[in-house]
Amino acid sequence: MTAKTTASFAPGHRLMLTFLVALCILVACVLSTETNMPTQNMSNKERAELREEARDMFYHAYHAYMENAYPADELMPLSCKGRYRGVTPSRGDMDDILGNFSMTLVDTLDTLVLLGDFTEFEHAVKLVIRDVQFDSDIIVSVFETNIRMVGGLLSAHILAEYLQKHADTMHWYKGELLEMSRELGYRLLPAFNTSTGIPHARVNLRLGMKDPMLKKSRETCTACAGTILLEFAALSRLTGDPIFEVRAHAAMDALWKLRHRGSDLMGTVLNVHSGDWVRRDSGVGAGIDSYYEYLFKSYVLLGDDKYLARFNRHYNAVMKYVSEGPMLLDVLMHRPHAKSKNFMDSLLAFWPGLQVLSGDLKPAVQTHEMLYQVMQMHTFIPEAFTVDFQIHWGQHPLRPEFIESTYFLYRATGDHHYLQVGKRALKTLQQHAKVSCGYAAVNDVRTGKHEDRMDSFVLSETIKYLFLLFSDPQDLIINVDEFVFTTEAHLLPLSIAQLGNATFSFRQSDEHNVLDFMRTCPSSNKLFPEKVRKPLRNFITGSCPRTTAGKRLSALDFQASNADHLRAVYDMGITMVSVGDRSQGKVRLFHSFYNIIKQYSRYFFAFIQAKSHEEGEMGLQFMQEMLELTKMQSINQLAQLQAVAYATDEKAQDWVALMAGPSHFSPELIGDQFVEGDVMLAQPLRACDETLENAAEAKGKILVAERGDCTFVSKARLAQKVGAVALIVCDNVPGSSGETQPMFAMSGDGKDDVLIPVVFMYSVEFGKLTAVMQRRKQQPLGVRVMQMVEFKRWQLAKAQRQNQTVAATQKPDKEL
Ligand code: DMJ
Repeated sequence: MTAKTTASFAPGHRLMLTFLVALCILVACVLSTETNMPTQNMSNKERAELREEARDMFYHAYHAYMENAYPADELMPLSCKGRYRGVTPSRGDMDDILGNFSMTLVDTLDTLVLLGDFTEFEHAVKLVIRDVQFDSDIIVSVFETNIRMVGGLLSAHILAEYLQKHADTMHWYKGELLEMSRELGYRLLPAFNTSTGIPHARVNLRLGMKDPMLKKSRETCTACAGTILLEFAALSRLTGDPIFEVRAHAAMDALWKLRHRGSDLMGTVLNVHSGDWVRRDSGVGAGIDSYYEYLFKSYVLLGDDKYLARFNRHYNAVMKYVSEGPMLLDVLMHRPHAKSKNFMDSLLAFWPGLQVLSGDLKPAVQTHEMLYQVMQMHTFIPEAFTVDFQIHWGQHPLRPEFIESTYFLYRATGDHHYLQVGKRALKTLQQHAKVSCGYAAVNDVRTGKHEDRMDSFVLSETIKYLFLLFSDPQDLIINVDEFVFTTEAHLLPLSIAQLGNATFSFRQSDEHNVLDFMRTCPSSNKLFPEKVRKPLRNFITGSCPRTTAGKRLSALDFQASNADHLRAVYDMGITMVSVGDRSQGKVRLFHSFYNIIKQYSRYFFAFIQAKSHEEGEMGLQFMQEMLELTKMQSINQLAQLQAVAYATDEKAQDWVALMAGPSHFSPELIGDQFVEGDVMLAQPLRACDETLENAAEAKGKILVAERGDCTFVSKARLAQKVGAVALIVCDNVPGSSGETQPMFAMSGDGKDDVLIPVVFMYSVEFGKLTAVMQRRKQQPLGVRVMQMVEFKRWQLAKAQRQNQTVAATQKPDKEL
């Protein structure tokens, strides 16, 4: 069956598409002239088998949900039942995605069409029309409800009409899904009543913003507010009611005004009333990701050049400040030369896919290759991993982003490497996530332990992109090139631009600069993905590429154990001298445009020039970066490190401190501030329920809760509710320790309602604390939570006082 929708494009739109086509032809030409292809080609037979395996995966998960969970929002694959808001024990703010509106089914409808299963699609659409309603007294996330529910309903509506026309089926359908999405859109609109026009993060489906719980609402994330336009524009253009598109454009305009005028970067959390930034970290992952995606895709879908111009401004800034070789590291929007985190999150894996769409293939290949190696190293890409690719947060909820990028890279390059990557991702899911009742999220990639959670995006994105990767265009009922994939992989047709909205003319603005866009892809004509990937292949395992004059080795990438790096710094005129005990590995760096090659005597050195003047300059920059890094690391580590201190004797003379990490959402203990109290374990230990069994005894105590099952901040809120004066969250990974792993700060959700200090302890340190608690069974253990630096200062002052006293008692009568 052939199926074509006609698409017409605005001028800028057409230019971009022409460019993409040219790029694809170009890449295809390069591919055909290249003879040395190390990636094994995949036979058509194997590809078809994998496509069918992806289809089976879909049905395994879909039937598990439909038979055991529907009409719930999600399937809980371990307990094999549905997750209902207000019924299933709460996971805190994480549950704001749930609205008791059968989210997994709505999110999955369009995948059924892609699979060619029109019968089940028709059945599912009937169920949704019959069962799903929105008039509930439930607070939901505006962003999630929009991308999963509004997007799911719209895409299913479009495909239902499409099937009526092209598959002679569903003639009974009269636009009911569109009406439902309109109703849901109206229920989200009260969130947009802010002085800036930037929507609140949450809204009550029935009461709008009148819910007393939302009275204090003021913070949202950039991605939350900036991922509305595709769905709302489609909603307006399909229903004829401009209000949705008007509100979404206004939110995008307001966000654009908040960019840092110097760096062109955005922060991650902001105040919707004042427009002030609350968190100024700027990257491409959590909190910001799909804002960039929607700028670009709004241009593709609506043809409005201003979105392309805005995207390009941000894109250039990201490539200048955030991108470090294949890595993407957060900086501060107002101080973009300073890295603000030493870890990356898995959400940024969508970025290479977006780069492919925007035509910047080379960095897309590089970042994807880096992520592939992280995946191979840890089986799945962990939620967060450090710059040296260690696990920072080991959870993996079967996210789609890496597979999404793999799909777009395959479509752009035709390189079978991406089929092999997809195969590995698919087999890994089968081996490590498949359970008898669906697919279960991985709680920690180190242990492989499962979690009772299958997010709706597993069906709507993860498996959908796998199926698409192994499908040929002729296998599909629709021509996907005529659609834009939303951030939740819902399909919106490019023909929507034809249903133009008179409110928005595609005028040229001062932001308009399509040439910038062309400049983002200067070297595409020399590209060949394998050549780009090859030097990165051992990126993680140690042998980094030899730095050439073209690309400087940055201090961030430098590894002293890497021979190529050593040679590169030598060429830059840097001499490394071991200091102190060699086993400590301490090294001092000296830079000169001339390099010391031999010390002939105490006073006489021989010099050679750094390899070139250019490399001498690079050396200078490297040294500056190294200095900044060292300063930043030691200041950050010291200032942020928390202490859980307790006395080792009855008279509280001697104290020891165990190291702990801070949190982003609780008050900082500064200087000589500390919180004191007896330690008490929460019952149940995970502290994810509405209250605690031992809530009555918690008042004035320092509560301990174990990591897992719900967010850090929801544990903190519970601790605060029961009257605890502080909370210690202990790790749930056996053997973890601050001695061997970098300490990190627990993230919150942007709100600042937690007023008690909250610290994190790895398992080994917590084991020491519990050992002391057990030894003192009869007596509660009193501890102080404070800054580690202050603890050290306190101990030092005490030692000095003692020394003075000793000195005073030993002082002879007469000075000699
Ligand atoms: C999805 O809901 C969407 O892809 C969103 O943009 C980011 N988070 C999840 C998948 O990880």
